[in-house]
Amino acid sequence: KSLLVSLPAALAAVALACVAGPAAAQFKERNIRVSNGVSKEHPMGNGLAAMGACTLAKSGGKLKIQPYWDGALGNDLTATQSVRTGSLDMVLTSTAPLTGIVPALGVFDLPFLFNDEKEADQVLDGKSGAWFSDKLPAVGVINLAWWENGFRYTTNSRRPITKAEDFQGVKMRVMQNTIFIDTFKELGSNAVPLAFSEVYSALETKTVDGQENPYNNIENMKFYEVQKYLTLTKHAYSPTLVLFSRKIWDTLSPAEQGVLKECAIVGQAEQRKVNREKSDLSLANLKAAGMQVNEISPEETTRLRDKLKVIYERNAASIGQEALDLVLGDLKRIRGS
Ligand code: TK8
Repeated sequence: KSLLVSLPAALAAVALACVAGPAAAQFKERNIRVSNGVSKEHPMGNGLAAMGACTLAKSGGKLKIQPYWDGALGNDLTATQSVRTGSLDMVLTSTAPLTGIVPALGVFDLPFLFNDEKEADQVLDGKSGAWFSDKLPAVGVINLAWWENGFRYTTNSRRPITKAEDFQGVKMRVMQNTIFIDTFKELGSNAVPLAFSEVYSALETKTVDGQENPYNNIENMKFYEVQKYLTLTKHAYSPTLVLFSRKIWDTLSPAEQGVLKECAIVGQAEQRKVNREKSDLSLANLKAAGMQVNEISPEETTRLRDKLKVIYERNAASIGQEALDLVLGDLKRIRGS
């Protein structure tokens, strides 16, 4: 009888010892290198600082986040390739340059998809966002969270853009993405795909006349030095993926994986908050830096939206019906329409 009583207790004690184990056994000294295309003053820096403080606190100081800036470790696409091979731990990248690897991500490049950040958060943090994240381990990356690049606005050095026709003949740098190329060609501009790190010099040498990005990026990259006109088109919303190398992920302990996931969400809250707070400040700074800023009238925005509806039809096949139905279905539900 006594043996019967003591056996389970003994097993429990052994099990507990295995699970609890000294914290050190669950965490190794690690320096997680993270590639960014923007510079450290960008709100991505706030997100990574919050994430890093969290990983240090939860790993007994062993799990460090080490950001690299200004595309030092490659642009969105090449840094993501390094992450896929396991030669780089992590990258913060827009979804757009990755549609050659995961075509379904192209849904986020459709013009005027989201109306505001609230819609974007509900879609990305809900089952749709999970559906996209679940597709990524198959291509060698783990998406730890959805952070925010943001709504995109148009700058150029030639003329104020006040209506669709004003895009005619303007050489516009776009991200390396077929849907952005299609969108700006449809508007009559000459769409030139370039990596983010090449944009400033392309604008400065007039290789291209214009580009489009969130205010934070326009300020962070000092595009205002080589762009006179800013038009508040708000024509697309870019999510940011927080991609971790699956090859490296698979070598981590469950505790390390858990802390990285938990702290990426801590970073998400901070990064989205600062990104949105700084967005209005960036617009004010762009005006103060001398950019000539103009709105697009609601009527003209409606004309733009109608003109660009064809982009949805023309790119449905490459995106895939399931991705389209998921996101558009979410938006219908959110809008109650
Ligand atoms: C930064 C890029 C940038 C994007 C672009 O790595 O390329 O214009 O908006 O934010 O992802």
